[in-house]
Amino acid sequence: MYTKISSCGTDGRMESAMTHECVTGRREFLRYAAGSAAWLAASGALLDSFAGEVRAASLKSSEPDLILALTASRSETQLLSGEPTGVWRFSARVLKGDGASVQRSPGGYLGPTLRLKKGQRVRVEFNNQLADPAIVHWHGLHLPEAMDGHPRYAVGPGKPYVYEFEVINRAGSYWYHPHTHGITGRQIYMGLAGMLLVSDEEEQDLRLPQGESDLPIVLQDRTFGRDNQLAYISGEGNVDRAGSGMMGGGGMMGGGMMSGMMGFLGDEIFVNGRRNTVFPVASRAYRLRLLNASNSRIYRLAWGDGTPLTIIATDGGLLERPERRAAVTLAPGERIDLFADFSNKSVGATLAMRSLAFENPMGGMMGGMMQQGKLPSGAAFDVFRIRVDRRERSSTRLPERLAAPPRLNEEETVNFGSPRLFRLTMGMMRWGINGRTFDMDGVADDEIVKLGTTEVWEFANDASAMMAMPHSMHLHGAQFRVLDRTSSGRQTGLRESIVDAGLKDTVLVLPGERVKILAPFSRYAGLFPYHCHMLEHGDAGMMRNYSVRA
Ligand SMILES: [Cu+2]
Repeated sequence: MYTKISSCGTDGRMESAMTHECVTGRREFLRYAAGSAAWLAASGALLDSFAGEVRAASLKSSEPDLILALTASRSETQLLSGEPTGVWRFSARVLKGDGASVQRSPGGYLGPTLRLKKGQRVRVEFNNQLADPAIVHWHGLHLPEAMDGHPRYAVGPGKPYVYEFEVINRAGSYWYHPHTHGITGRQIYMGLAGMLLVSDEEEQDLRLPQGESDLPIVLQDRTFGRDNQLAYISGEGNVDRAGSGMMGGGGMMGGGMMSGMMGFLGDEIFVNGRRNTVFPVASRAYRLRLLNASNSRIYRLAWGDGTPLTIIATDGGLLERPERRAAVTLAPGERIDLFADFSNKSVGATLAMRSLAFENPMGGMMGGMMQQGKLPSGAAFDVFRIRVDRRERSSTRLPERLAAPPRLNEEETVNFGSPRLFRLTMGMMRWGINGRTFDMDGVADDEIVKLGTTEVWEFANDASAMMAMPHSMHLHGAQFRVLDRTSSGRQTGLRESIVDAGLKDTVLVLPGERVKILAPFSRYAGLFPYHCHMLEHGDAGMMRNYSVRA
């Protein structure tokens, strides 16, 4: 699993259960540091992993405000009628601090929603009770490398990993999921995901809907095989129906191989880990926090009655002002918060959230293949329903001005005229970035950025007609702004619904598009992944490291 094992000491260093070889001194030190209340994040410690050093600027040794125990384990749950379904799921418990920090997700298979506060010092004692290695990534949070869930920190079955960090992000809808090398897609698919909501004072002052009227809504698609068991792309564990999502088990190549290359699409939609999800609501205003935690499916969301969507936040938190759109494209990994006012609806009224039809953005052979399966890419379907089941008087109003996201100015970039170019590539039937695939500890010369600078990056999806696919590009370690989106490709319906506003950590790049982002690399040096969040693409190699160096 680990690509580089070095410096095996004779001083009783721990052995990795996976490799039965010594782990590096660096990794061991980081684990030790993590477990010893060394406040790497709080103190602004600089982790320069490339040099194999840890420089802790000023370690603050104080107790965390919140201590959580988080476990990933195999479980069973009743998803369909008949046989229960084997799933892998997160469970969490508060060991110290606010008991409301962990909110169970009723029914389904998802992990609990974690509610954190900006400025909070958090310790998470992760315990891997799976049969595979695992590590948890806090998607969207800005953290030191050792706390971010890079795949090289994966721990074997039965092993712990202790995270300690300060929440420095703005209020927003983030999430957590495994980031294990090569098997992230399978681990998330089997149920390992949950939302992570951060609040702050700026948000509190707005008096947005809270408590029961603040709803996490996690969108996924799933396929079931024999005995109600989840089916993924190749046989292992509960996975028993190869390639069903894409090829119906037939076709010119093995279904598993095709799904692995194209991205897995499930036969039916699961919301918050449940099928045919209906949210009972009161006749008042709600905040709906939508997360696309699907492996590879893109949604084009719209209210079934044609009411425009009112968008109040994207990946990195609240927008300056609400935006109204007829439809919103949501790619894997992305989040969008909606303000939805049901106060003029009568008890008994229902409203569907739809995914509208879109022209498949892939042309040629690939486009044809994506049209297969029970719920092909671009099909129209209901995602979930709202049902008003009680009257409630409430005076919640949507402010016209929401928040002040940090300004990311073009003048502050170090390379405005010559963006750092990342071509999204396919070679030897493998996805890559600039023709390279993932290398666990490796970083190329053109993937090194300077700590404290802001750069323009350009993702170029200049795919040939045959291999044109959308990609959902995610950066660890930075919240960026989308500067520019140019297209030489076809208009697909998806493009018009893309919302690039606000701070982002994940951005959809359609075939034929070039997307420029402006990304600040602040606070933490270290090695961070950037990759496609269409999980089969990422697992197949469409992931690289970039190194932030002091
Ligand atoms: Cu991709």
